[in-house]
Amino acid sequence: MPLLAGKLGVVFGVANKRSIAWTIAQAWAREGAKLAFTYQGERLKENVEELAGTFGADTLILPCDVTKDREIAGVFRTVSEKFGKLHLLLHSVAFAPKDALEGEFVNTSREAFGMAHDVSAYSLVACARAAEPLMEARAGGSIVTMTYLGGERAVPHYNVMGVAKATLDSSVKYLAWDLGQKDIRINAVSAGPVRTLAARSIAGFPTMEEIVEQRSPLH
Ligand code: NAD
Ligand code: 0WE
Repeated sequence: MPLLAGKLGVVFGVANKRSIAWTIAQAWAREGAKLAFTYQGERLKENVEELAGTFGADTLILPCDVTKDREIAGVFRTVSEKFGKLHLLLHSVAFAPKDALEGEFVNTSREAFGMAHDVSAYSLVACARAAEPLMEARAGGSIVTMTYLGGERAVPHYNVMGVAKATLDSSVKYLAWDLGQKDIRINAVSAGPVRTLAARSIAGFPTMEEIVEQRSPLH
């Protein structure tokens, strides 16, 4: 029996085939889950349609810029209409303005600080709140987000994204306290460096990959 037979899920954060969200979605689908997908904007619509379409022409694919309350509400309204309930939510979304990941953290602007936290941390709270009524008591639910070591320790150049990940990590703990009584689990997975769209443009990324390959237990 596949692990997720009969489970219904929604996936935030697919941009292309290299996205961590896409790898996780494929694993969830392989285990029998039926998934809906969101995409950030028109620019990514075709990509996501092409990838998610491999799960069937009737796959639910919806626009969602997570900084827009109305778009988040729209996603969960449609998921409610089409699925009626929800068991799984993947939040694999982060953004900070590029210049904030290049210079010194001390120079982070108010705008960049706000943007990084809005997209990368608050959006989890907003999604969890919208998902909660669809995740039925006893049936239970599971919410997964993606974090990084840079939220716990100062990693060169990760800068304001590290501070946003610390906020995300803490939000997971407070959300777990609220949602636990409704049989909803929430966890953050801390990935090592993965060469995705969000990582490709980072200076020094190949060096980081090399070091992690040498030092991590599974190389
Ligand atoms: P990615 O670029 O494939 O995914 C990032 C996603 O965030 C994209 O799909 C993008 O559309 C989405 N996004 C950005 N702003 C958004 C907005 N306003 N509204 C909706 N969506 C928005 O890169 P990835 O590496 O797969 O990143 C996914 C998650 O994994 C992020 O939270 C990232 O911090 C985390 N992570 C990545 C690595 C790594 O090395 N790549 C390591 C640890 C954690
Ligand atoms: O969370 C991330 C990347 C997040 C990210 C990446 C970008 C690049 C393009 C957020 N916003 C943007 N904005 C852009 O304009 N990772 C964990 C991958 C990553 O990013 C780093 C890393 C690692 C690892 C940045 C500096 C140092 C290490």
